[in-house]
Amino acid sequence: MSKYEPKEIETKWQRYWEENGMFKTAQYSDLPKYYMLVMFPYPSGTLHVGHVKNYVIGDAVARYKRMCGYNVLHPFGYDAFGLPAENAAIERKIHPHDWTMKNINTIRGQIKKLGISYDWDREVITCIEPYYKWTEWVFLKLYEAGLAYKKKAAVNWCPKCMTSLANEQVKDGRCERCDTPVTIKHLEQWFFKITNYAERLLKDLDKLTGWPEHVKTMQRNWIGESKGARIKFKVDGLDTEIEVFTTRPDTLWGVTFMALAPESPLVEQLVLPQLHKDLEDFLKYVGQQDRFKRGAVDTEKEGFFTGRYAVNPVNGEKIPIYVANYVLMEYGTGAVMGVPAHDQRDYEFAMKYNIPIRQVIKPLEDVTVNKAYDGPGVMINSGLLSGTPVPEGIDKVISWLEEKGLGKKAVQYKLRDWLISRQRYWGAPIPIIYCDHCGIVPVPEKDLPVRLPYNVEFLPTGQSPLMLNDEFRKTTCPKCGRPALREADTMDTFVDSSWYFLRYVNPKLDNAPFKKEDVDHWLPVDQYVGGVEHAILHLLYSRFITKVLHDLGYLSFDEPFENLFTQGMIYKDGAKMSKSKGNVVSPDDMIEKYGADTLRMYILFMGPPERDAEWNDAGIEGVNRFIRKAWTVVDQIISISNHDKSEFTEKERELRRKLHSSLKKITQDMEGGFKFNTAISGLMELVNAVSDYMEDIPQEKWNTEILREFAENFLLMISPFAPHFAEELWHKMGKATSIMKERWPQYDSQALIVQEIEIAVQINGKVRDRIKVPIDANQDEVLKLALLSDKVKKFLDGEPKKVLYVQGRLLNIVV
Ligand code: ANZ
Ligand code: ZN
Repeated sequence: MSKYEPKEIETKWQRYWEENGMFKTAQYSDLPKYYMLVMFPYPSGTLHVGHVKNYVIGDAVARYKRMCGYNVLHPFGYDAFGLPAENAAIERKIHPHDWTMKNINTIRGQIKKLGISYDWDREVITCIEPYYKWTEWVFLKLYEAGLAYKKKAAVNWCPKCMTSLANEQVKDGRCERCDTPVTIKHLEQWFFKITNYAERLLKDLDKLTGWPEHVKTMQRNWIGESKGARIKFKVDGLDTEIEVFTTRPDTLWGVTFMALAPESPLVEQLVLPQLHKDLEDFLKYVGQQDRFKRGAVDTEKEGFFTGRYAVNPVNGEKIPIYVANYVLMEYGTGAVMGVPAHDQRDYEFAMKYNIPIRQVIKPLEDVTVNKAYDGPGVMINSGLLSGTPVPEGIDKVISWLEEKGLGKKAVQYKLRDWLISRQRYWGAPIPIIYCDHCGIVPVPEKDLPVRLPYNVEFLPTGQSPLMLNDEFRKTTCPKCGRPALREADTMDTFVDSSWYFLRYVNPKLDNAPFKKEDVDHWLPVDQYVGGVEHAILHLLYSRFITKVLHDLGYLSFDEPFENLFTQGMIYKDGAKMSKSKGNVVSPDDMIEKYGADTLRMYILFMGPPERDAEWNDAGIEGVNRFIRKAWTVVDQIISISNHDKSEFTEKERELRRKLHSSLKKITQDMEGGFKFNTAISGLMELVNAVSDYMEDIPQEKWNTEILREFAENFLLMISPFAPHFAEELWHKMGKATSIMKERWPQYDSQALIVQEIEIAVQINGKVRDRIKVPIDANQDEVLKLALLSDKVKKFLDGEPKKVLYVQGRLLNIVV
């Protein structure tokens, strides 16, 4: 008998796995492929148990799938550029490169101590040249395709991080990274034209049947499709038109004013000269309003009359043109047709400025009208179209507008182009050169990578640190050879992570980012596991870049991730773990105390893995007790010699039934979507049953055949969760090869039969046979068994007309 010494066996097997290349994935194999991907971490510190959950889930799946006969690709890497690492380095007065590399070494060590089965030969680090060279390549491909462009725009600016941010990186008006309220700056920035893909990104969500519904809903809402029309209004007395986007062209007869966004270039052009001074005051006032609240329903509506009128194309009416705070420049055309009777914001605006309210939709039932009515109804006061029901009326109005050349059907998306310029040091350089003679010149592919210099004054100032680095900036134009300057902004880290899953396939290739045939073989990813915080950001960007590379002929698939699982967080003391709150649980401490197998099992046992769960010291103690008990039970079984026993007692049959019903149920839990917690409680129950049996019966009477069968199957089943434990005992059982080479066990359905009773089978009222059936079998099951009997078959010709089973007594068949 031996003692369970996790520290000893864990180092022993980790060394064995490494020395024997057990985690390496063959690029091609006779086995079907399975790509198991976890979201790679920012190496901005060390890992806590909350991070580890992701990797433990991934490893359980990877190890299980290997046992099911798949060639599994299970890689790991680091999202190593970007604000998190850079800010942390600055705080510690270390160079971001040194800080990042130091963390990567620590994290790699932490993960190896957990026994996660990554193919370390495929490790990817986004901040080193062999990787970011190809991030620059991705930029060039988008540029060549007309999907990367530079423009001056009002952009989100984080005053703390001192950089611009993409829309996706602003949450409720705050910086996604540091929670500082975001302001607006007018800057020349690089954008990726993700809006060109809005429709496909939306439509293809329907193909992603392996994604959680809530993630798809978040993406749908973010893309935000609205169907409607664009309509042109002439400005009275000027040769100018105002175009609006509306989802309700059917309300055109009810327009009583126009409203422009304060930022609209039309404002300047339209306002009467004598109102110019007042306009400036108004614009200044609105400029101070929170841009993210301006469009909200409950924000006070404010406007300024330009002194001009527009002409309603349907009835020639002159309607006043206002500038209004609730109209946003970024959406539609930056102009709105005001229909106070049917749009609540317009209603409030009209009430405030005494603008007429004209009802043009009659509700199906009478409703009290002290607010806008936006439900279904019938068009009224709408000329020839009066009487048309709505929503059908919308299409009629659009056709009418198109006929008259006044407007056209339009689809509008909330999605904006992806702003990728960052005024920070720690990122991949944007491979662009500015030449006075040739303008914007992309760096030729053969000159990649544009190296990020190490010696840079990188503290954020609001200006790109590379701007002041002459050695980096000054270059010659690749086209004309004259002196030129490099772009000094770096790329958003989300560009790095938008293609890393492709690089794992060919991590060391140096003449291309990946090989087409290889990525076509391995992708789409079969299972992706990660945090729901990336529901929009990383997952949307990755889908976009995949589609672009697909369209450019580099990939044969156009969705990167077939199945997605979002794991819940681990809380401690009711809060998300963070250093500043001092509630971090370190995996290293837990491994030291209990061993990696206990930690892995506890993380999976905490509850359904998709849910948040609270860390509980008593909980990990309990799992540790279970592992020790299981060790003792299996170890005892291994140590006794075989004694043959041909007849099984009822108790033994029952024990064997428990083993195979557990096997059946645990297999279902593994197949049926991440039910690791119930799989583990199944293992616990099984160990208890076996241990009870061993206690009840004197050792010399133990049925060693069943106990060995149990030990073998139990070790196989626990191996995805507690691999070191399983390997050690497997080895002690006398097995020559690693348990990683074994197949997942199959249950024996014969063993599941509970207890049999004899029943009579009657055909047309005469007893023809007596058969044995499980005591709890139902009519269909009993009939199936009866049809196996030759005696029964003899009297049956054709389909039975009527069947009746009297539970436990007789089966009556009428033919
Ligand atoms: C007239 C109208 C009548 C409207 C009516 C609605 C109801 P979603 O669904 O979000 O796409 N709109 C258009 N551009 C805008 C902008 N830049 N800033 C603020 N509001 C804008 O909303 C589309 C509706 O939002 C459009 O349809 C327009 O108001 C307004 F009974 O036009 B509607
Ligand atoms: Zn910030």
